[in-house]
Amino acid sequence: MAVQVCCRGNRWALHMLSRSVSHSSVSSKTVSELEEHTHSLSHTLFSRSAIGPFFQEKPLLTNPFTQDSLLRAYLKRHLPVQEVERDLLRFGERIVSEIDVLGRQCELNPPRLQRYDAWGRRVDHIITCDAWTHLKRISAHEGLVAAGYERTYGEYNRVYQMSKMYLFAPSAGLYTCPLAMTDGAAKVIQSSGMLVKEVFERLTSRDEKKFWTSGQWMTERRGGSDVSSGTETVARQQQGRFFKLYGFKWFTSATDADMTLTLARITDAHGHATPGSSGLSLFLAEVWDSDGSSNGVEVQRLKDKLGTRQVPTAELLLDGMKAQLISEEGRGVASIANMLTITRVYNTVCAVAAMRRMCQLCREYSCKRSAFGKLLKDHPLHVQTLSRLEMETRAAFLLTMEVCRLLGREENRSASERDTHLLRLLTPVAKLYTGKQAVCVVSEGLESFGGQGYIEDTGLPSMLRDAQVLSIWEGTTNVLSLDVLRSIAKSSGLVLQAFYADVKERLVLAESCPALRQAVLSLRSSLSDLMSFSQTVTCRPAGCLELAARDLSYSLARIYMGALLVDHATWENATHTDIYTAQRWCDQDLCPVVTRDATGCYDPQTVIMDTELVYDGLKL
Ligand code: MFK
Repeated sequence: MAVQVCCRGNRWALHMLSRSVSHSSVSSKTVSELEEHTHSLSHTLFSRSAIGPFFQEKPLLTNPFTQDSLLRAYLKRHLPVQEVERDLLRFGERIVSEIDVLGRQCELNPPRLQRYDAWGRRVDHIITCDAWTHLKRISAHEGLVAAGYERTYGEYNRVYQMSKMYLFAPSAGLYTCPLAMTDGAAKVIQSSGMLVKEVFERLTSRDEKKFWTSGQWMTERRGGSDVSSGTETVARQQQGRFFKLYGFKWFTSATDADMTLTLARITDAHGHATPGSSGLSLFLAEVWDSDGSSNGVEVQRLKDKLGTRQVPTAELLLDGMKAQLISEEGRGVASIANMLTITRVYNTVCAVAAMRRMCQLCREYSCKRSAFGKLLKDHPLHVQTLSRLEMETRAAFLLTMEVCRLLGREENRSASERDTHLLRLLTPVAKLYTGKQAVCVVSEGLESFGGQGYIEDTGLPSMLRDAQVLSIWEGTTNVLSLDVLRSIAKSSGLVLQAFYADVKERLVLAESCPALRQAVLSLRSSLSDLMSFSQTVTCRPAGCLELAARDLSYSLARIYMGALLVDHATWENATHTDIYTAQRWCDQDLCPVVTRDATGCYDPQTVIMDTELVYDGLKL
C-alpha cells in the first residue's frame, strides 16, 4: 500500500514538473533528467513517504523526585532523614519504570459492569483492569495508607506519607481516590474508638492479601452537598449495633472497594426516622459477603463521566445491606467529618501533584520543541507563562505540606491550640483554592504543547479532565467556603486569631531581608485589611458574610501562601529563586475580599443587580 502511494505521488510530481518545464520552455530536458529531478523533489513533497521524516519529540517523564527541587528542599528543611530521601528516590524510579504505565492502562481500560452471569444470575460485578488491581498491590507494599499510621517519623509522618502520595498521584490512574477514602475510613475508626480493630488493621496494612480499600457513600439523589436533608437511606435494627440499610446511593466512588462507610437514618418501631442532621448515623458495611455474593447491594449502573474514567463510580440500590453502627446515634455527620478532613487533604495533595506534573512536562518539552527558529525555552514570553505556572505550583505545594504537617502534629498529639485551629481553617481553604489552581495550571500547561495538548493519545487531555473534578468532589468551592465560615463560627473566631498570629510570626524574620521587604509590606497590609474586614462584617446586613465567603477564603489562601513563600525564602538554604517566587506572588491582589467589598460587591443592592444580570430575559 505504501509503495502504491509512493508511485502515485511520483507520477503526480512528474506531471507537475513537466507542466512547469513546458511553461518555462526548458524543453531540452530528457525524461530521465526529469525523473531524476522528480526523485530529488519527492523528499520535499513527501511523495516517497506518507508522513515525512520530521517528528516532534514527546515530553519524557523522568524521576519526579529528583526533578522536584522544592520538594527536596522542603524535606531537607523539615524532615532531613536519609531513609526518607532514599525511599522517595527509589519510589520516583518505580513511578517512571512501572507505575506510570499502569496509570495509563487504567485510563485506556475503564471499568465495566457485568450485571448477569452467563446463566442469567444477577451478579453485579464491577470489572476493573489488571493495572487497577496491580495498583492496589503496589499501594499496600509501598504503605501509601499505612505510612500515615505507623508513626515512624512522629509529627512528620503525614509529611512523609503525603510526599509519597504526591509523587504517586499523577501516574496512579486515580488510584489515589480509593486510597483517600481508605485513609479517611481508618481515621474515622481510629477516632470513634469502636471495636472494629480487624477492619482498621486491614485498611492500614502493607500486606496485599490483607489490605482492604473503603468507599464513602454519602451522596444520594437529592444532592451531594446538602447531605443532611438529602439522605433518605434508612437503617432497621437487627440486633445491638447491627442494622440493615435500605436506600439509593447516587454517586459512589471506587465502588469496587471491600467495605464502605455510609450514612443512614435509624427508624423506630413504626418506621419513622428523625429528619435533618441529627437523624443521621454512620455505618460500616462490607460490600461482599464471605461467600462472594453481594451484601444486599445492587449496582444500577456505572456513571459516564467527563474524567476520572479509571475509577468505577456507580449508582447503588441498598436492599437490606448488613451494616454496623459506628457512631453515636444522630452523630453521623460529625463522625464522617473526620473522613472529609482526610479526603480533602488528599484532594489538595492530588491537585498540587497534577500542577507539578504539568510543570515538569512543560519545561521538558520546552527544551526540545523548536518554533520560529529556536527552542521554546528561548522564547521569553513562553518562559514567562511557565514561570507563572511554577509560581502557582510552589505556593500550592507549601500550603499543602503545611496542612499535612499540622495534621501529623495533631495525630502525634504534639499540636498546640494554634495548630489545631489552623488545621481546621486551612483544610477547606487549601482544598478549595488548589482545586481551582489545578484546573487553571493544567489547562494553561496543555496550551504550551499547542495542538498536541488536545490529542488524546499523548495522554495530556486526561490530565485536564481529571483536574476538573478536584474542585467538585469532596465539597465544591462554595460548599467549602461555607465550611470556612462554619469553622470561624464554631470556634468563635479563634481560627482567625490563630491565622493572624501565625502569619505575623512568619513575617518577622523576613523583615531584615531587603529583597523581601516589599513582599512583607504587601502581606502586612493585606492582613491588616483582612482583620478590619472581619471585624466589621458581622455588623453588616444579614447575608453579607455568606456573600463574601468565597472571596474571604481566597484571601486567606493567598495571604497564607504568601507568608509560607516568604518564610521559605528566609530559610538559610533558600535560593534567589525562592526569593523571586515570594516577590512575584505578593505582586497580586492578596486580599480580594477587601478589594471587592470596596466596590460594593456584598451590598444588598448588588444582590438584586446580580440576580437581574443572571436571569436577564428569563421569567422568574
Ligand atoms: C483525589 C482524592 C480525592 C478523594 C476522592 C474521594 C472520592 C469520593 C467522592 C465523594 O464522595 S464526593 C462527596 C463528598 N461529600 C461532601 O464533601 C459533602 C459536602 N457537604 C458538606 O461538607 C456539608 O457542609 C456538610 C454535609 C458537612 C453539612 O452538613 P450539616 O449537617 O448541615 O452540617 P452541620 O450541622 O453544620 O454540622 C454537623 C456537625 O458536623 C457539626 O458538629 P457538632 O454537631 O459537634 O457541632 C459540625 O461542626 C461538624 N462538621 C461539619 N463539617 C465539618 C465538621 N467538623 C469538622 N470538619 C468539618 N469539615
